[in-house]
Amino acid sequence: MRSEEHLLVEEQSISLKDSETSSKSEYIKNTSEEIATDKPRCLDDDYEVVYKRPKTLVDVSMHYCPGCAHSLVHKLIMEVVDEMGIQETTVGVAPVGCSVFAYDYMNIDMTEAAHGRATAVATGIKRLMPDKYVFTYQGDGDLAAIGIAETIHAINRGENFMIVFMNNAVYGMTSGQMAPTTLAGMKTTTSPLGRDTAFYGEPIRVSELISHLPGSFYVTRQAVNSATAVRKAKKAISNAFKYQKLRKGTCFVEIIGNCPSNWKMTPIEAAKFVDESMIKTFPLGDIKLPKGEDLKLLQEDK
Ligand SMILES: Cc1ncc(C[n+]2csc(CCOP(=O)(O)OP(=O)(O)O)c2C)c(N)n1
Ligand code: SF4
Ligand SMILES: [Mg+2]
Repeated sequence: MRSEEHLLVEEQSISLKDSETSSKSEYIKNTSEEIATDKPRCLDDDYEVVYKRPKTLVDVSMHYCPGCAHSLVHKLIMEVVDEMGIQETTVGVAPVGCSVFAYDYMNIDMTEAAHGRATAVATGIKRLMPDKYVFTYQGDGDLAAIGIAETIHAINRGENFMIVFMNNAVYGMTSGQMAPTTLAGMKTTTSPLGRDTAFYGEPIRVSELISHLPGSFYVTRQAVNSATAVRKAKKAISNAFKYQKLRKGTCFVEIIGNCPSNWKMTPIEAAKFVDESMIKTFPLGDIKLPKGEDLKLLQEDK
């Protein structure tokens, strides 16, 4: 049912059409009658539903800033869980960081880990329940700073779970301090003159680093700053879930996450910043792909 506002718009637009319509009042009367009997167009059988909220994504307002990547990536993970029908068999591990309350939004079994320790917690879960789909969801401060040791050792052991690594180049939750992934020259609250690489070192490319570990099975870097990027990121998450069935090692999905608040940008500027700056240091694409014979096993398993 269209609202009164719509009627007002109709009313305004009719003044432009006076010459075509017999009388303004007659037009409004006819339009109102039509509206009164009309069912919403979206319920019309002729319309195909092309988008709806995944049922495993809890229907609440999220605490994230406008334009933040976390909410979008939560949705992508839940879409894959819905599509694969694995709500009952998926276990997630939430980090410390802006996404600390991820368990409030994903309607699956989830637990919280101490800062940086998500991969250690996930190791325990997956080893006790090898048939579950297990994943960690971690920021760059969590995974690449305080948790870098757990990350490298878990992947080196080839732990059979997915890591979703949200790289927004800062410690978002604690007001934007420099992270191991902060770009060269990038200003943060602890590098107000810009990251000086001679002093702080180069940003760590975690995906490239861990791709050299024999335990990593699938390593990819994606973004969510455009519709195309979002589709590719979802595909990567979907692949990583499916590859768990093969029990061949750790699947690592890095996602360049927009953090408009700490980048001091509007959401649109932040989306552009990903293309113009972030991906120069963190190029997008697959970094390590499973071998053909492994993928064949997956197809046979279907
Ligand atoms: C043991 C410990 N050290 C430090 C902190 C403070 N702290 C909370 S979140 C955070 C950084 C989070 O950054 P990141 O993982 O990149 O997540 P983001 O907020 O950017 O998504 C830090 C240092 C803490 N909570 N616990
Ligand atoms: S501070 Fe950044 S990472 Fe945290 S919720 Fe806001 S936009 Fe997202
Ligand atoms: Mg971060």
